[in-house]
Amino acid sequence: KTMSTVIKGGTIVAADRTYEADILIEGETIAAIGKDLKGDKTLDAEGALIMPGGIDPHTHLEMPFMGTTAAETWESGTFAALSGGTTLVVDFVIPGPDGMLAALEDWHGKAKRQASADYSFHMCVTGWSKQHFDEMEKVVARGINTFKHFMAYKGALMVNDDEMFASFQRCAALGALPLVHAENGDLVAALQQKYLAEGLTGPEGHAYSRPPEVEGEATNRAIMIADAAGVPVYIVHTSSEQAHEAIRRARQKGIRVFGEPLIQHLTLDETEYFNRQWDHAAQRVMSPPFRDKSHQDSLWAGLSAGSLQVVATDHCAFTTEQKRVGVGNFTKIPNGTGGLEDRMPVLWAKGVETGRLTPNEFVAVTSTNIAQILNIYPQKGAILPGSDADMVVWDPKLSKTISAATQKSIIDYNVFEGFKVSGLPRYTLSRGEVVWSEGQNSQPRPGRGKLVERRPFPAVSKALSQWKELTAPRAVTRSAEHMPIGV
Ligand code: DUC
Ligand code: ZN
Ligand code: ZN
Ligand code: ZN
Repeated sequence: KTMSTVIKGGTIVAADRTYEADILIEGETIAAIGKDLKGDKTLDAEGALIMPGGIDPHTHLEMPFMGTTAAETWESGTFAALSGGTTLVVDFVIPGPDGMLAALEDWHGKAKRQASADYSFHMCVTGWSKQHFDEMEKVVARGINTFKHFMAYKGALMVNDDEMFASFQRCAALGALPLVHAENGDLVAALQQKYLAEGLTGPEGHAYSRPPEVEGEATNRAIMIADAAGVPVYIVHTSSEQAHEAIRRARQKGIRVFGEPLIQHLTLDETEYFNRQWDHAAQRVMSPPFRDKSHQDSLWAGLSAGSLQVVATDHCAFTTEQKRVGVGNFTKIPNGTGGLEDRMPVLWAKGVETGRLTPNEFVAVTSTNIAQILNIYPQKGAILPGSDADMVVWDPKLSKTISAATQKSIIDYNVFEGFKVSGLPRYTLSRGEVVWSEGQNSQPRPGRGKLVERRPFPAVSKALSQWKELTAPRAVTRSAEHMPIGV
């Protein structure tokens, strides 16, 4: 007989309702929800809220990027996630010269050995050829139903409009969802060169070279291209009113588009770059950059109004040492910040405790909505009989001050340093196992995490079920010497 556990005395907070009940877990899944349930073991949830485990759909653990590799490992990153209530991370696979499947094996190998939380993958499309076309189908067969496109990082990861349009049509034919990093890469490259030429070499140049217009234009373009391809689209790290406006407008017209603000953009602003120590500013260099307060208000409004659906982190964490490669040239500072363990506590403190979000909306934007968007609901993102027993027993009375000195992340700083949060996990459960327990601080077994496969949606069009060359040969060749940013 498998071990059973009852979570007793708590209030279940789901995206759609709040109610009091016990939860019976048998093995890895939820067996029953009701009154006076009995099991071999009991977990005390008195005074606590029980919510679906968080899903962070946007991480870059150990990602090779801009000449270095993100320092957060699968082991430290997934432990950090669990300690903050997140039980599933979805990480971006970037194909190298050997293509998508080889890269997927590489990512999967690292995750399999080290991850203590469950994980899943998005595949990046960084060019367009028959090989890309063919591999996409195999990637879908391996349980990946999302493909990410970079409109920025010119000369490196960036795809042009014709390539993106072809890939979007391929997604439509495969029942996959395209994701987009929406910044106009040509404008970013031009602005970077302009500011460097003017002698502006510090980290604030990063913010100046990626203004909100650059994001708004690309967001609108991505949405229109997706609409032309007849496929829904998901915009990652939506950081500005301009991008949010493009999403709102499209949704109002019935276009299926999703927007994902990051916890960093919701709570940190551009003053982090100005009149600061070089290290402080560089540690906060990520793309898109932090914005002014008016953009934050727009993102919060979008979450409560429903025009933005998901809060993620884009966790892509580099040490201060790694950031210093960009001393004297901001375009060389590796782009990325952390937030995996702080996303839920910071969103609770700055969102729920301020009255901007209800607890149910908190569950929707940290877990349930993205589970639906990724086609893994109700295995994940729900507290229902049959669902995986991924839950956080959330104690609104537990509090702490966020600090690099006490974090699980192995990075030497924390962009939320000094934030006071109340609302923290008393317990985190991953497939029925207590993997985090407040006060105990012990690390779950690396390698216990499992791959979550995601089935495709029904195809929305047959547009690109057969290979077709792009209409004209490429006008621009990508030569390494013109790369403003090297991968
Ligand atoms: N932005 C970052 O800051 N880091 C990783 C990739 C990205 O788009
Ligand atoms: Zn594998
Ligand atoms: Zn991005
Ligand atoms: Zn990212």
